[in-house]
Amino acid sequence: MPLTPDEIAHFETQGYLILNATERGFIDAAQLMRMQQAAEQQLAEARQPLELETSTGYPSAPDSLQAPGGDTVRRLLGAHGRHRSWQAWATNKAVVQCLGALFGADGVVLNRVHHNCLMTKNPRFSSATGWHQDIRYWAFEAPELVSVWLALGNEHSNNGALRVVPGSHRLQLDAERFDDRLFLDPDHPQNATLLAQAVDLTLAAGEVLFFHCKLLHSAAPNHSGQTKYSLVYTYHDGGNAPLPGSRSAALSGIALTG
Ligand SMILES: O=C(O)CCC(=O)C(=O)O
Repeated sequence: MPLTPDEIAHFETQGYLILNATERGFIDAAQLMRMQQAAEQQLAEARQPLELETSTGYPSAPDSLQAPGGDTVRRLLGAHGRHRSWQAWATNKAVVQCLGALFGADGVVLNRVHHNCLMTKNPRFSSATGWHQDIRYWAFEAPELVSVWLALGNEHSNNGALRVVPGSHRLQLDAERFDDRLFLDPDHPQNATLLAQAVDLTLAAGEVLFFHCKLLHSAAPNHSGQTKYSLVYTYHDGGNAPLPGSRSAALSGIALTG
């Protein structure tokens, strides 16, 4: 069994699960180091496709390309095609087996449109990400996708790690509770009660967070002295197709076997 029944139950009830990829033998220390080195090198090269902090429009992002920090990278897109070590992680057999235990009755598919990125958070110029569900801009037959977030360095509340509302993936939240960019409206009276249940996630380098696409999450800017790097891929069941013509279907998925 790739996951214990308790781990599966944790994911089902809480909407997320944290495992240590090196301790579990998914990767060894040398593989983790290659991914970390690739992250530093790829960020220094800053090749397209990428997303800048300025283009997020998030609170505390630089306002324009000309502003101080205006060229700060937030996400290096197309991670699967960028480096051999990142591709090996995206298709890691043990990770695919874990995903197969969480869904995957019809096989596990890596979606190359969504996430498929290195998330970076710069210590001087970074923004706050409001409360949202990742499914907001994705279009699939069923809202059932899982993202796999690998911490390449330590992640904690001081460098902008994720906060989540456990169990929120199971809630039916009315559209009026969200703003027009589909961030949870912090001024809505019911949202304050919900957000009081939020927890800060702490990840050590090499820990991997599996989380459901409806799990509410947010993150603060990076207030530490070092860039934060996380490698993030999104997967779905082979029986859950992206809607034809949608952005989610823009690139073919990669079918993986467990
Ligand atoms: O690292 C962050 O600020 C959050 C990123 C995130 O939640 C997202 O890109 O969906």
